[in-house]
Amino acid sequence: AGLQEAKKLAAYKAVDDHVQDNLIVGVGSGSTAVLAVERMMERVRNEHLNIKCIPTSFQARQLIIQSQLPLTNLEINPEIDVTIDGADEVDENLTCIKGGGACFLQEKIVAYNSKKLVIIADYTKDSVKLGQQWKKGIPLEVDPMAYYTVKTKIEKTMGGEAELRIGKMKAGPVITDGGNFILDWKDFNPESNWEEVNMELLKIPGLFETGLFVDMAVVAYFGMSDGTVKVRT
Ligand code: DER
Repeated sequence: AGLQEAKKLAAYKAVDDHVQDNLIVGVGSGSTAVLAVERMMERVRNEHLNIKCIPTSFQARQLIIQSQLPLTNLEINPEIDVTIDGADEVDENLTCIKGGGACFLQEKIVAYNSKKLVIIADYTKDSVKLGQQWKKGIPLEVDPMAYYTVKTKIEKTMGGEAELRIGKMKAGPVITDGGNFILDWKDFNPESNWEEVNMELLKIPGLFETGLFVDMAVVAYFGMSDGTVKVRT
């Protein structure tokens, strides 16, 4: 199976395993999450499932609306039953790097308020240690006025390089749904204690959130190139 098919296999199996009637479902961001919404839409139509969806980004919100799935939010439904979301890399302990799509601040809020976080990905995200396959760094959401001080603080005290994420079809930096900048922190120590590193980063004023999801995912579904789905708990 190619990448797209591998993503689809993981997304469909995760939805079939975890999405049932009368659930509040957190909808992830990125290309794999699109396939999970596709399967949810199919099952709502065929099985008349009664689910309400909470978006993890502007993209996810558009997807829910376009798929005519019922839309809700954290004020109306503060307790989410399951969130299904993608990742850029998952290690052997289910620690994830997320944020390739720059949506990880809302993704982490939704994941935190969910009883279960279910990760869906293709085989290129399936690693033993973070950094093995994903080379674009750990995304950090920062206040625009502080990106340079946060950058230098990290590089001086924690090593590596924290690069301001520049837009492709936009001159200047990527702006997140929340109006902030992103730093991608590269060349980190792959043997790090991610719980400690995450806490260390979050102490820096002006750094709002990291793309490190530690002790959050309870299961990951990897679509493999041989057409099978590897499930890691
Ligand atoms: O930005 C994110 O956290 C997305 O979930 C991303 O990491 C996964 O995107 P993909 O499913 O398009 O690979």
